[in-house]
Amino acid sequence: MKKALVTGITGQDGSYLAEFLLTKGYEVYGIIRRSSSFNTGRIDPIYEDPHVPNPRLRLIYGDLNDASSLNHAIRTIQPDEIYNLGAQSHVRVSFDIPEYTGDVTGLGTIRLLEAIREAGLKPKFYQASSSEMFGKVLEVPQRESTPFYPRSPYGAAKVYSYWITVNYREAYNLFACNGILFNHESPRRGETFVTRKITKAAARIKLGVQKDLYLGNLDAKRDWGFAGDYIQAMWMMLQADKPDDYVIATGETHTVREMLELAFNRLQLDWKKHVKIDEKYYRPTEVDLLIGDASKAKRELGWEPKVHFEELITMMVDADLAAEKERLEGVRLKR
Ligand code: NAP
Ligand code: G4F
Repeated sequence: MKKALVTGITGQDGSYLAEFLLTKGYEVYGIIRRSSSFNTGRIDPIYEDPHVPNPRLRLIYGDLNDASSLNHAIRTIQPDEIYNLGAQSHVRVSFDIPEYTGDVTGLGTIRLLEAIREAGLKPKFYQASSSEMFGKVLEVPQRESTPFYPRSPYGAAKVYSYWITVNYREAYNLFACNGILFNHESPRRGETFVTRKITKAAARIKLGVQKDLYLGNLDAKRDWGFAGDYIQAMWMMLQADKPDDYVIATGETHTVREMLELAFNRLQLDWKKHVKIDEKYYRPTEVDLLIGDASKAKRELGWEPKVHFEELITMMVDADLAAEKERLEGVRLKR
């Protein structure tokens, strides 16, 4: 049975990837952080079924800023594949905690790569690289050969991780790949990223428990896809004949305003009556336009996105409406 080690397993992508790898017959090991409140909500449904721990999913404590925990995990598990999805992944927050972001999102990758090298192992390695590396874009659409121009501490940390992954591939003949993923969303998206912030607010406004929604730049354009499609590309990269770097995107771009309109329209709401602009959500430097060209992934891996933008936003609004109704019902029953 193949063994996969996933950092960031409690996040959006980690939870979809863990589910996917389990269906492929893998034994999945996930690194989780000690937290004062539960942080395993996204993977609870696959961890215990119900009250019987899944024997093929094991969680171990560790941290990307703690090399000894990574060394220990790699030496004891001896994984066949490693997916490095762990990161301080919020771009706006990276301006507030730039050093921490560099430590986890940048140096965390070299800690993992060094742990592999020192253990004398040759697992396949996936690095969660990002379209944020293109930043102030030098080409439209962005492809694998487009030069990087990061616009945030997060983007700069991801550029470091990208190049150190390429370096370990070339220096130590490691099967290491960068997936340069454009924005991807789902009902499991963190609630402070713009899509989920909007779909959750729309649901709450519809149900009368929220009145206004405060946002920043509505003109930014993003290439938004579905996380469930994108995690499959990660796996496909590690099954290819040779290691390489791939852009994963839909090839379509939309403004935040378009996304907002679609989400509110789904619930017959007029967003203009509820949305207010708050300067605090603006970034010191913005990424104005992202649109990716994933033709290399299509040609070489056979990967294509399946869920279209409108379908994605509908899925997220409907999931948030159902969750909010359930929450309100729980509150009513408790009274
Ligand atoms: P996410 O939901 O924010 O998940 C981040 C994961 O990293 C969580 O499991 C988090 O653990 C973990 N983490 C944070 N700090 C850590 C640390 N110090 N040590 C170990 N783990 C740590 O992110 P995502 O959307 O799933 O994205 C997955 C990866 O892809 C990230 O590296 C992100 O930067 C990258 N990426 C994402 C997108 C996108 O659009 N989603 C696009 C391109 C690249 P807790 O649950 O304990 O916080
Ligand atoms: O949803 P966002 O925070 O995502 P962003 O900055 O594009 O980063 C995400 O995608 C990257 C891939 O390109 C990942 F690497 C990264 O880890 C993360 O998953 O913001 C999207 C856009 C930005 O232009 C932002 O300025 O929405 C704009 N925006 C407007 N109002 C807002 C808000 N973003 C957030 N988070 N909150 C707002 O109120």
